[in-house]
Amino acid sequence: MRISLGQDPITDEAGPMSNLETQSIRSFCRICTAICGIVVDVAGDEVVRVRGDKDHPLSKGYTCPKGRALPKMHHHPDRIERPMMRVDGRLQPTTWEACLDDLGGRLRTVIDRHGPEAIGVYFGSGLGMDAAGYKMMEALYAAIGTSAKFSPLTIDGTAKALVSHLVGGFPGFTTHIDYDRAKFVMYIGVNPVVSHGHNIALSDPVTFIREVRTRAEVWVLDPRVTETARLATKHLAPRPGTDYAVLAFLVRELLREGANQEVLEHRTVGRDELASVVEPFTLEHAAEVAGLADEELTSLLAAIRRSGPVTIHTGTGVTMGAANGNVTSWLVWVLMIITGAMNRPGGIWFHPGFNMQFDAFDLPVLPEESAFGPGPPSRPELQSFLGDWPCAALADEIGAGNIRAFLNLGGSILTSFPDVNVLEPALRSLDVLVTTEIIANPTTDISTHVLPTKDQLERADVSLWDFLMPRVAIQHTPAVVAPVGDRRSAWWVLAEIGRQLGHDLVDADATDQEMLTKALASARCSYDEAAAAGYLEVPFELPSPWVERYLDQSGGWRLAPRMLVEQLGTLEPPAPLVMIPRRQPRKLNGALDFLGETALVLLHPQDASDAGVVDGDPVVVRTDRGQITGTAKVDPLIRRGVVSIPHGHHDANVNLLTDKDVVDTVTGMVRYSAFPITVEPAEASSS
Ligand SMILES: Nc1nc2c(c(=O)[nH]1)N[C@H]1C(S)=C(S)[C@@H](COP(=O)(O)OP(=O)(O)OC[C@H]3O[C@@H](n4cnc5c(=O)[nH]c(N)nc54)[C@H](O)[C@@H]3O)O[C@H]1N2
Ligand SMILES: Nc1nc2c(c(=O)[nH]1)N[C@H]1C(S)=C(S)[C@@H](COP(=O)(O)OP(=O)(O)OC[C@H]3O[C@@H](n4cnc5c(=O)[nH]c(N)nc54)[C@H](O)[C@@H]3O)O[C@H]1N2
Ligand code: SF4
Ligand SMILES: [Mo]
Repeated sequence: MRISLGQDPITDEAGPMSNLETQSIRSFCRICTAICGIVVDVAGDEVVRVRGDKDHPLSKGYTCPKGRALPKMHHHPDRIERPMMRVDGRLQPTTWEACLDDLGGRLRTVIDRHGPEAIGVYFGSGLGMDAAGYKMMEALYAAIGTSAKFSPLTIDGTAKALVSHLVGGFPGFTTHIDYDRAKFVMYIGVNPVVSHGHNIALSDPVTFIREVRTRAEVWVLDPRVTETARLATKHLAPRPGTDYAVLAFLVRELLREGANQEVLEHRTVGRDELASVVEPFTLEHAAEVAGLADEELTSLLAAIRRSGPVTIHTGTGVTMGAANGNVTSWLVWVLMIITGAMNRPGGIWFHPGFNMQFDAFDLPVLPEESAFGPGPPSRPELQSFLGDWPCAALADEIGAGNIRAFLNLGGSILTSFPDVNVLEPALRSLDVLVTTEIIANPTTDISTHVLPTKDQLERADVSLWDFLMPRVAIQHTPAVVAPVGDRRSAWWVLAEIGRQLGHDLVDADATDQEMLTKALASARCSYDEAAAAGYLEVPFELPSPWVERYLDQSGGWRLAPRMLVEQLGTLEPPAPLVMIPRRQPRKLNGALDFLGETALVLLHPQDASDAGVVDGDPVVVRTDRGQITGTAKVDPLIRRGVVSIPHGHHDANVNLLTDKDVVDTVTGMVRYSAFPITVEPAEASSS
């Protein structure tokens, strides 16, 4: 069975904007991974309006303020329309030919003098949703032959892939909740009402969670009473970075009573070791570590014992906790495994992929060490994880003279990478800093070459991150408007860089459609089928035979991986006052800063009064690394000792507070959550 949504012309009313010249084109939003179906009203070159596509099977007409801001993004006054290069210290518009020739010459010089290893590449989020661009980025990186690859993996969350690898034997398992049948759902360190989920994307989260609540208990663990927590059955506010203690307590008690014995015996290894590792996490100990009341933990345990399989979705509140995040993510899997949730109705399903088909072959069971390799030479304590070098190492690699040219392909790296105090001067010292972008920002300002690529409304596209979709499906969109100025397809730009370096990555006369056809070479449908359908879905079964086949081969889930057991022994309690991250509804990481979100620093009334901070006043937040000034919002809904600050603001950049040296040495993930800070009123710090 296939469900599809044709891309016929749309005949419904375009609303008040409608006039004879307005065309309505069905597309999908690629601002975030929820990829909602949208209808874009276009009048000539003008993008008039974006609204939800009511016929879309997943998003059913829903859009958020970010998606509806696509016209503003497209018409932004600072949009980049021409290639630019630095001449006499100033960025100046130029032609593609001159820009690529100059860039090619400089990159060849770097390679001739220092070898291909002197080129670093960042696989930025801005090209992550450009399917053909992303594929060409992979091809260019491989052709250059450098090991210096960076991606959002090590600034977003390595914990999920690590645990999939160590517990599952393969890093690519993506867990999804069987929401239609689940009876117990837990959100830990994730705020889907604002973020639409971490990795896994939910459209229309408020309606969705309300519906789930009619069938299931929904528990939220978050130091703040979040927008999601307000919809939950129950909310617990552990101290940041201590979720592992709550989970270890639950595992300890369920192993005594309530675990699924059938699964434990036939589908797991390491039961005894797990039991001994969680043994210290008695009610008293766990409550003390997490700073929760005994009754909160016992009522959670009782609710789980009533419900059976536990399904859990975690987010950056967990994964940004470095080693704590690894241990928490491990125990999350363990809890789901021992309650019999894995690959069972009402539990967790594993995405088989649409573009890559995990069910079509036998997945390899990988040895632990296969995920790791040599890391950046300037940071001997770090290794590579799944082929990535830690973003935290970039400044040192540049400082050591190892990286001399950096290809920033779709990143707002001055807001997303840690420790901008040292990163910015390092980036400025590079021979070459290339950025592909659509709107000027501080990162483009310091680049030597700025390459404008088509924005999402200007390109045909397919959904590439199929594993993150709540269905086994694909989406397609045609281009909605013609590219402005000299903007070119990202794949073309990257192929031209390759050509400058002597690599023939694509035919000279290739088209966007041909590139997308190639991108779907091993997918469940052809590009033409995807284009004709717009949205195309295939059913999946629970239990999925391919997962059971895999478990037969692997011997079962590994409940107590050595690396994680070791890390559990190293965890320390959080400092008295720590900072945690938070996403904002009208912003996406470093982008969409023109929608008016400001860096509101949320802090508990008691912490505010201890520090002499007043609601609405400027507040200085400080760490050993640096300081920022935001606006205080005194908020009783946040736990005492915790300060929530959003990232991605150029004027109050939390990455002036983060530390390139505070890194999980197993995966290279930098600590972005639960690190110590101080706060004080701005006038106190200036006097
Ligand atoms: N301290 C701290 N740091 C963080 C985080 C945090 O919570 N705290 N969050 C982290 C997370 S989860 C992530 S994923 C990373 C993300 O970090 P990055 O990968 O740097 O992503 P963004 O900040 O989203 O920047 C994407 C850029 O791409 C541009 N762009 C948008 N569309 C297009 C397009 O079609 N083509 C091109 N060429 N460019 C486009 C945008 O204008 C924007 O400047 O940041 C991380 N950094
Ligand atoms: N509107 C919007 N949507 C986005 C983004 C955006 O910038 N804006 N970014 C996108 C990206 S790149 C990503 S990765 C996802 C991230 O999506 P999420 O992971 O949902 O990110 P947040 O909304 O910041 O939610 C993290 C939550 O973790 C909590 N938290 C912090 N520390 C801890 C802890 O130690 N324990 C527990 N239990 N909770 C903790 C915080 O209070 C916060 O509520 O969002 C995506 N969607
Ligand atoms: S949730 Fe918002 S930003 Fe994300 S895809 Fe949907 S409309 Fe776009
Ligand atoms: Mo992210």
